[in-house]
Amino acid sequence: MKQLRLIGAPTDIGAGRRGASMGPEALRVANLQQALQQHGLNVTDGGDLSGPANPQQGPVDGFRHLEQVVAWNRSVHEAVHATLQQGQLPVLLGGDHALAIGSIAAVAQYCREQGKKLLVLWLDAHADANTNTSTPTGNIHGMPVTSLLGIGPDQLTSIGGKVPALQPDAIRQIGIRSVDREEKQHLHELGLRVYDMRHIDEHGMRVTMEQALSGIDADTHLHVSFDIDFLDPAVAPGVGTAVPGGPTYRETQLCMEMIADTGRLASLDVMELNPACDVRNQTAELVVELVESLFGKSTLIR
Ligand code: 4U7
Ligand code: MN
Ligand code: MN
Ligand code: MN
Repeated sequence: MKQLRLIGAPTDIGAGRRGASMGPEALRVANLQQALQQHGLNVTDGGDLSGPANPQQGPVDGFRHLEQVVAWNRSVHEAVHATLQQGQLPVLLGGDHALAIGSIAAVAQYCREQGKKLLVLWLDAHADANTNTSTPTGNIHGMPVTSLLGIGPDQLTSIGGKVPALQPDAIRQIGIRSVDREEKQHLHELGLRVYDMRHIDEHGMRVTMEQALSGIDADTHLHVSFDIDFLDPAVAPGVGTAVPGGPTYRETQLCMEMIADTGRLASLDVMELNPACDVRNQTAELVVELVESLFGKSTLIR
């Protein structure tokens, strides 16, 4: 079995609300490492990365904290790439979702080096496909998908070397229910595969996941970028940008179990957990359970 490496990225530099910087510690308090080890996984905690503090400034040219977001992403990129090169499976503990730029750029670079196919599953209430002109907020955690697809300033798009890091057909979005007006146009122009909540309502999580996971083979590196606000806020209040109407506890368990069943999960981001919004760390505890399922814990009698 693969060795997992936890990489903490304690920052909220790309978010509008502060607090995601406490995410890695909340997951440790909820015993993430121990829970995974109980299933026989080999898990190292690599500790926290460091980077610039949050200056809490307003947007400049449509970006808040661009320079600091770039610095954090460089550090995430380096840590994730080194982890993959050492044959370990990186689990990035966010931190806000802007850090998926560095994480996925590193995974894409590694896949090019290894001649592997990459498939990214983007579990999120939001499409995260804004640019500095379409964003209503300037918050870069709403822009990682566009950045990875090569749209945006060089400092963000070229972190993994090649621009774009990803082709649109390498990413499938699930759980989406909040998209800004101009952002929607980007999704159509880019031809992104979006399994939004309407799709999950109509077809159910099982069929949705069968579709989202189709085409995976022995050569596929599967990356999951899990924004905790994917979940319905009734069960997961500990996020900064909650949107009602998300997948339930059971639907999310099924989603995780079906990903585990592919046997191809090779890197993971756990992003946007905000302990300042949580109730007695319940969201962190729920996330630990879901990550256990992602790595193959089954509660079924079979
Ligand atoms: B997250 C938003 F306007 N679209 O761009 C924006 F609604 O990483 C939210 O998915 C982005 O949590 C949410 O600021 C980013 C907003
Ligand atoms: Mn997100
Ligand atoms: Mn989100
Ligand atoms: Mn968020």
